[in-house]
Amino acid sequence: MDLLNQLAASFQNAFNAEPTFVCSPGRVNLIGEHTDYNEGFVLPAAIDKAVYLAVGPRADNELHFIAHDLSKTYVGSLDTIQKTNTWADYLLGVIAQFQQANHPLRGINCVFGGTIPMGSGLSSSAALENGVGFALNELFDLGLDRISLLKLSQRAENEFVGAKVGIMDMFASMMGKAGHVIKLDCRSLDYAYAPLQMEGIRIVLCDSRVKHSLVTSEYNTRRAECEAGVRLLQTVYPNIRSLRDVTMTMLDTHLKEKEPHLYRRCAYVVQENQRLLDGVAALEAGDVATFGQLMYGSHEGLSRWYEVSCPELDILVGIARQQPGVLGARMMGGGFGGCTINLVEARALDAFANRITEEYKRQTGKDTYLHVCKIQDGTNVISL
Ligand code: GAF
Repeated sequence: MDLLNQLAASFQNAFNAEPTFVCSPGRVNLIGEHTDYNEGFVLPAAIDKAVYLAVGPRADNELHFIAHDLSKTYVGSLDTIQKTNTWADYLLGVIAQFQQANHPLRGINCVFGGTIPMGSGLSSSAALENGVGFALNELFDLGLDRISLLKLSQRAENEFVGAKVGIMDMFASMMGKAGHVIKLDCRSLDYAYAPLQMEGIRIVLCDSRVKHSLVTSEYNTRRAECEAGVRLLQTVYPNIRSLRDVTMTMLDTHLKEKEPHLYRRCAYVVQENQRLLDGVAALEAGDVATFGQLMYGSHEGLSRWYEVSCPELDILVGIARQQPGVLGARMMGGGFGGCTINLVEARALDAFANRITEEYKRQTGKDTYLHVCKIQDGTNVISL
């Protein structure tokens, strides 16, 4: 039985009713990492790995959740929502945000499961949060638009879960469009869809199988370091608001000598924003080779200057870099584990898969897991 049928059966069994289904995808990001919370640019897309939710409204205020993949349940009430430090927080956090915004709710039943490996840097948490918000909006006819929904997801993650993430993951999962990447300005939330014109090239994810945790990792520290850099620069340039407004000359003049540690963090972000702009221009010109080189530059910066990589991710990128038919590779997402993203010529795909599987095992003792991505639409109601 496929996953949707299993969720339907579990829902029917637990709640004796027919559910509504929501599909909420994970995301990739081609380039522009750790730029979103610095009001910079990102280039993500929704993918064919998703969280699926079977949901239904209740007549009372109770909340009944079943995490299918974990075989775990949660039962609570709308009237006493409290942090649990478990998976349930991703649902509870969103519900709490709807309450704070005074959107009228009743209880819900929800069975969910999915195909996004947890902790793989493909945004399973943002997908789940978006899925819950989308479901509440549908079930209680709240009339919220997608942007409002994804902002509620981000607030849930920031305030309830406690990870000070930017807007990229929620945006990509909610706003994704099949066959397109999203060029998103994280300051204004202006965005444009660009068709992914990479004839004969595949987007391949290689999972390091190192589990990351944004909350316990140094993600929040990196964010604080960027903000500290901005505060120092503001004493000289009162008009800057974020690293988006900062140039390398400003950093070289005012931070390099005085705060070498903060300098490296901030310089990475300033350079990554520029790499994204150069990358978008390269893609528009059909120059995937240049785009690939920018990806390697992004990885170097993330690994050496921003220090959010890990030995396994560096090994995956190192192997990819030496393999014929690979145009670019880099770690993706928050870091400290998860996946690399690779642009691989279709005709070189099998050789790449064999080589990286073997060599990664040899160097780390671990198995990698490869996924060739399709770019899909964002969060939506689906039928069985
Ligand atoms: C994680 C966060 F959730 C995003 O907001 C983003 O900062 C990303 O790390 C790094 O680019 O996925």
